[in-house]
Amino acid sequence: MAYETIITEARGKVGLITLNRPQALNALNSQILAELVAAVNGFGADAGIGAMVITGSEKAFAAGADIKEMQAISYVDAYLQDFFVGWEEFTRARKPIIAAVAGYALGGGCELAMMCDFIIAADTAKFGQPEITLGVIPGMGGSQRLTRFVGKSKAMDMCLTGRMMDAAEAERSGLVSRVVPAGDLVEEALKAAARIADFSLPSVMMAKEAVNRAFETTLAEGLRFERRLFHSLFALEDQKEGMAAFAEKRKPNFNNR
Ligand code: CO8
Repeated sequence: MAYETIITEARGKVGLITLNRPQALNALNSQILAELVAAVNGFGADAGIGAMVITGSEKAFAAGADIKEMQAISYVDAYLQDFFVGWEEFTRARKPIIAAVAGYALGGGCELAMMCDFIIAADTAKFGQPEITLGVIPGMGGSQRLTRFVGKSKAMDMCLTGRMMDAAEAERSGLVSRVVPAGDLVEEALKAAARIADFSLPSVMMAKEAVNRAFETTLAEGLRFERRLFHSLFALEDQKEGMAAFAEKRKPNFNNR
């Protein structure tokens, strides 16, 4: 499929998706949403791909949902179309997705980064939920996911004042997993994704499922879920291979079975 607002490429076992609407600082409109979902589904269905990286430009990961597209929308149209419900499909991706964020990740941009499995930030990254300055509130999960990442006090601060958080504060608060120099961002994210893609895909996918379950259930249910998944992994050839390789002091050769 030919895309107009994103660039996709396979780098070994990693699917790299670059948001590419530079004239609008990668603002997220309906087209970029449709293309991003198609690309993620495409890499999801590609047996040669084990993980994905989503990145933007040096200046902006994404400066939010496209304000100019949203500006004139009426309540009834937003409701009838279930405006932006497509992002739910994005979050159903089963392979890991790393957000590699440089520059602005604002509003929907911050929310997209949080929909990924973890965020690696350049030292230039700036995160924010400035919707309040536009007379609205976050609408792609910001009030819920940001609160789970950074806690109530900081999430309230961000959503009520609309201020931005720099990369150091984002790392300190648990929003991002690591901060790297801007020039190394994409390579570092690709390296992390390649490491993941070299592991056994079923165990990687189950690890993702297990961690995500922590956001949706009680500790007791989550622990039961984890144990069931853990038990099931003993049905894999890759479990036998991984543990044999450890005992034989060699590198494992996983075949995703
Ligand atoms: N939407 C549309 N266009 C944008 C956006 C955006 N979010 N952000 C930037 N642009 C455009 C600008 O309009 C400008 O275009 P033009 O050259 O045609 O005027 C171009 O990108 C460059 O932007 P600036 O000239 O403003 O660049 P600066 O370097 O001066 O400023 C900023 C950069 C600070 C990032 C500034 O562009 C800005 O404040 N952008 C808006 C940030 C914002 O408010 N984001 C939140 C949007 S609302 C949202 O995300 C809600 C999500 C939930 C939707 C859920 C629906 C169910």
